[in-house]
Amino acid sequence: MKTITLIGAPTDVGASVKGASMGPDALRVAGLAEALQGLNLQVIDRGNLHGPANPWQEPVNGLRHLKEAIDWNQAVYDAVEAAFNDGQFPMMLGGDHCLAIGSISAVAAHCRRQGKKLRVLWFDAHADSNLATISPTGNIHGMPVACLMGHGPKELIDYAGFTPAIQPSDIRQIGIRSVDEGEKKFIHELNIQVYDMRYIDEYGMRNVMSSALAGLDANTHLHVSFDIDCLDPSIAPGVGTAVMGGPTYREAQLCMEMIADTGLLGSLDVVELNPALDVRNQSATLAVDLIESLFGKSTLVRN
Ligand code: 6HN
Ligand code: MN
Ligand code: MN
Ligand code: MN
Repeated sequence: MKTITLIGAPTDVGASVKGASMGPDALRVAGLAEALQGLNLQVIDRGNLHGPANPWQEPVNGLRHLKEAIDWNQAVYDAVEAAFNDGQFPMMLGGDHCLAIGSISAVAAHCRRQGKKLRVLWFDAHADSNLATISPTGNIHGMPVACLMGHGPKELIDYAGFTPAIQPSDIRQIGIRSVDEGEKKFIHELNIQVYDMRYIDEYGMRNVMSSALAGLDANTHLHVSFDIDCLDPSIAPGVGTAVMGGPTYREAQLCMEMIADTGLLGSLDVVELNPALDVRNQSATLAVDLIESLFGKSTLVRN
């Protein structure tokens, strides 16, 4: 197994409330590195990246903190790319979800260099497919999917040197239950595959994950972008934009276990953890528990 590089990106410039900047350290306190080492994985913690402070300003032309978001994503892009160049597995610890722009742009560039197919699994309560023109808030953590598909300010969409960084057919969204009016149209027009909560209720998580993982082969790089607010807030209260009615603990475990079974996971974002809103670090502890499953921890020896 590869060495896992932990890349802390302590910022909340893209979020609607402050506090996600403390996410990386909360995951460390919850024992992330030790948990991975317990699975016989090598871990290098590169510490936290540096970037601009959160100026806490109003949106300008529909975008809040654009300059700061550009700088943070450049730092993330460079760090994720460096990890790939060293042959390591990058695990980006957010930070708010705007950071997935830099992270997944670097993943897309890596796939292009390696001639690999890309599949992104986007676990989230939200669609994160807003544009400056349709966003009700201007918060850039609500826009990374659109940016990755080439819809956004030039400097936020072109880290990899090609746009769009990914195609709509590369991504599967899971757990979605809060979609803004403009986003509905965008998702429909781009034909993005969304397994919303109603779909999960009707078909069950096993079928959802089988479908989301369909078509992978040995030449596929699997990236998971894990927004902690995907989980039901009763088990993960430490998030800035909680929406009731998310996956249960068991459903989340099954997702992680089915991904682990593919053996194709190549990179991971863990984002939107907000320790200021958490209860005794329980959401961070839960995240670490789920990440263990994602890296193959299972109750019994299977297959
Ligand atoms: N997240 N759709 C809302 C907005 O402001 O655009 C919420 C976005 C939340 C983003 O949780 O990563
Ligand atoms: Mn998100
Ligand atoms: Mn979200
Ligand atoms: Mn790879």
